[in-house]
Amino acid sequence: MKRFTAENADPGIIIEELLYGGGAVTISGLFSPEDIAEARAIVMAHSENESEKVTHFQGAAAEEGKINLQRRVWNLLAKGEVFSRMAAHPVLMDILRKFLGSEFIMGSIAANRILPGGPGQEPHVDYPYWDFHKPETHPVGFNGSFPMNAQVSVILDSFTAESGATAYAPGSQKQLRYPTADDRFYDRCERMTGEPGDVALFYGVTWHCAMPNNSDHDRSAILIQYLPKWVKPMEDMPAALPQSFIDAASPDMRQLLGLNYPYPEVLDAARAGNTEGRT
Ligand SMILES: O=C(O)CCC(=O)C(=O)O
Ligand SMILES: [Fe+2]
Repeated sequence: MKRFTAENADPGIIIEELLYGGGAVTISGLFSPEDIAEARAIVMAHSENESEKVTHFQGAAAEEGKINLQRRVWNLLAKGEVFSRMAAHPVLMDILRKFLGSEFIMGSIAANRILPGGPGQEPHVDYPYWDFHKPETHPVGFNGSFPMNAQVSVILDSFTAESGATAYAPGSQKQLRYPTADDRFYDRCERMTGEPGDVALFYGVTWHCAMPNNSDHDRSAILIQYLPKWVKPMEDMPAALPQSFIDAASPDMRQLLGLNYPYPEVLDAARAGNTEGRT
């Protein structure tokens, strides 16, 4: 996996790698140890007990009775200001504007914590491709030649092969497909290893999954989903946030929340006049 720093994270080179190379890169040096410690403390506090939250790609863990060893924390924007700074980091915004279009949005920001002994996921692709195991529910000819997703994982604990660093199949993003057992994912996968504060950035068409945590420490990351402005986001973030958050949101945060793109709208009730077109 190609590794970049805050100083040399060239958007053109990274986008080339996401679309036509391995499909994933890391960027280090975007966040201070204090920010990471704060984010981690909030995630741990909100996932202390086992109260179950919705999760994805964990069918096997549910069957094995291990689902309580992986925990999600949703609606992070409401749980700490540090998460707004993560989501709208200028280095990420710059790359993502060029990758997903300048008016791109955020579809989800959540933590994935896997406790020691906790389970991995099934190899998959991410939203909005995530149910591509039913390809007939998507348009004919649908493919991954242009991106409708970018994923950021902000690593909060050491991500090693032992602790369950995200596995991915380099190059698998070149053809949009949901992996099957015949693809021998576990034989060909590499791992998104990193230290706390590192960011893994990948194109969600790349086959990937969280892996079992065989270490003696927790393994948490902040998972952020970014989408072009016209893709229906996975989380209804404005509905989950207090009005005071929306009122105080920066221009970048308003964009990420989808507030700059008004559709669907009741056009019968909209202000009269021409609103679209070159002139
Ligand atoms: O936590 C991870 O390593 C990856 C999680 C993931 O891919 C997902 O939940 O879609
Ligand atoms: Fe995923």
